[in-house]
Formats: sequence, C-alpha cells, structure tokens
Amino acid sequence: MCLALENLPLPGQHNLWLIDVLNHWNSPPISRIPLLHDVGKKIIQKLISFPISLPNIPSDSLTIKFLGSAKRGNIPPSMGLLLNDLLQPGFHNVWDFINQTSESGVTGKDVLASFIIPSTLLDMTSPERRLYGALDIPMTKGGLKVCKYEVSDYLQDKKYLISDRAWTTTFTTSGAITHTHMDYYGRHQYMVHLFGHKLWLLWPPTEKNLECFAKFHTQPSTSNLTLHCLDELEGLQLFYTTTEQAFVLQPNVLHACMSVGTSAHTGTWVWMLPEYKVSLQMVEWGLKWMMGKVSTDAPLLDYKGEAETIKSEIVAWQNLLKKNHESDDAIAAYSQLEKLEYELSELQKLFKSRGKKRKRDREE
Ligand SMILES: O=C(O)CCC(=O)C(=O)O
Ligand SMILES: [Fe+2]
Repeated sequence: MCLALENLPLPGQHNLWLIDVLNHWNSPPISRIPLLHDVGKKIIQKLISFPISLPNIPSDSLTIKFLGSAKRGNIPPSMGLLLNDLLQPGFHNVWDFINQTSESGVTGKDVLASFIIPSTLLDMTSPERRLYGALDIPMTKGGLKVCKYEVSDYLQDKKYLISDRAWTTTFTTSGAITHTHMDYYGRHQYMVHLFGHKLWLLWPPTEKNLECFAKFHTQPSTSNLTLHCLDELEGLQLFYTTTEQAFVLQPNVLHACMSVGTSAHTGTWVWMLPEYKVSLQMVEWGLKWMMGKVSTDAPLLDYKGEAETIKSEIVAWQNLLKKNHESDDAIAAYSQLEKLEYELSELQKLFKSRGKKRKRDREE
C-alpha cells in the first residue's frame, strides 16, 4: 500500500483499507474532475473515520448475499464484448454524472468519448463537459451474451421467478458517483461484477431508513445526498469489488456507488417465493408511499413510471404464485397479494380521477 503523505492515518481513523481507495480518488483522472473529486473525497474521508469498523465486504447478508463465482460459459467477460453491446443503437439509460441528469440522444460513442476526456488535460469545469455512464446496456449476440451468464444453481427452481428481459450492464468510469437510491419494490437484483474497481455503500431498508429516505425517493439527488445519508441512515455496510463475482442485492437496499476505476456489472431480476414476506412488505411500502404522493398535488407525470414499476411487481408475484399454487408459502402470500391488488386498483382510480380533474381545470 503506497501512502501519500497527506493521506497518512490520523488518530480516530480506523477503516484504513480505504486509504488506498482515497489515494486512487485523489489521483488523475478523478482529481482532474473537481466537482466529483470533491464530493467523493469527502465521502471516503468520512468512511475512513466512521465511528464503526467497516470491512470491505459485508459479513452478513442483510444488504448483499454473496454467491461466489458467476455461473457462465467458457468465454470470460471483456471490455471488447461490453463495447460491442454499448455501440449497438438503442436505449442504454445514459446518465451524466457531472450535471446529475439524463440526456436523450446520447450514443454509445458519446459515452466512450466522455470516458477519455479527463485524460486529455482539458478543463473539466467548462460548462459543456460531461462524464457519462450507461446504466442499462442490453446484452447482445456479438457482445456479453456470448459469456452465457445464468443465475446461480439454487435460483433455478420454480420457487424463483427470473426476469425474461435481456440482462443489462452498467458501465461507468473513474469518478462516477451514483448517489443513494433504491430500485424497484421487493424484487432481488442478481448481479455479476465484471471488472474494474467499484465501492458500494449499502444500507438495509429498516423502518427508520425508509422513513428517513422517503422524501428523497425518486427525486433528483443533490451532490450532498450520500454524505447526508452517512449521517442519517443506520446499518451502513461497504462492498469494495474488483474481480468477477456474483451477488444478490437484497430488496430495496439503499445504495450509492463510486467508480474508483472504469468498471462494469451486469444483472437480472429475481422474485423469490421463500422471501415473500420481505418482498411483499416492500410492495406495500411502495403503494403507501405512492398514495401519499398522488393524494397531494404533486405532478402526476413524475410518478407514472413508478406506478408502472409497482404494477410490474404485482404481475410478477401473480405469475410466481401461479407456478407454485400448491405450496404453503404461495397460499400465505396469496392473501397478502390480494390486498396489494386492491390497493393498486385504488391507486389507479386516484390517478384517473386526478387526470380527469386536470382535464376539467384546463377546459375551464
Ligand atoms: O454503478 C453505479 O454507479 C450504479 C449502479 C446501481 O445503482 C445499480 O446497479 O443498481
Ligand atoms: Fe441502483
């Protein structure tokens, strides 16, 4: 471990493995992107002197469950295969980490070009500057699909419903910070880290964390959101990943990601009957949260996509329970699901009546 003088440990700093990470963060290319460098540096410094010890891998499965080596064919993942996917036309869910926005019409080539700019020594503070990441690159025939990834053996059982959508890959470069958020409602995210160094900050969806985070959920994040979460949320765990490995991100784990190097992970979704209690509780949380939003005069358009996501969770559970209709878990889950179906129909009515009111208001 090479320690720059300014990064030598001080009294009260105990998560010393992060000093190496801080050294990377404080070096080019990241040190050349002031906006991201500053925020990330503050986050890592806070983690180094965090009042509790934070190993580089969680020791339990509250946030992440490790599955060891990924199940795949003989061809290993490579940057070249990933680029074949990225350079296909289509929606790759591109995000600009400097301005914290998504832009339409950004191509795979634009994403790659932005990865190279920090090494040109051009001014990274000029207003036209972008640092893109592609958050959902579908696997294609000439790309990572040739690796033939599959979910681990134990998930190949009818108690588990695997998404039939193509696996998608997240590709980000050094300095990218995805601020704290949570994805979906109750589904598990099966992931394979492919390459590069990435630091995950993870918080379990405890009652306190959900209550505290509800106001930020789906909202555009400010650059201090993750620092704020470090102060406010409980149960922080870290995961520093550098090599190919499979893991499951538990439902609604709050997470932030820092790309220390250019890095990629790929994945799919799994609905797990044995975990139905936790999962359906999160669908319920989502419905309540959404009801709260749609009952106020919050712009409907902001929540339509999220309402569709909740509906897709319910459809997945209907399919999973149908496949397992004779099992005790499915019978117990079914009565909970009926309640959620009812709440969803109430939510849809509310959407409709607010839509009609808006139309009337416009006509008057
Ligand atoms: O890698 C990142 O920056 C974000 C990844 C993420 O949030 C996810 O895969 O759910
Ligand atoms: Fe995420």
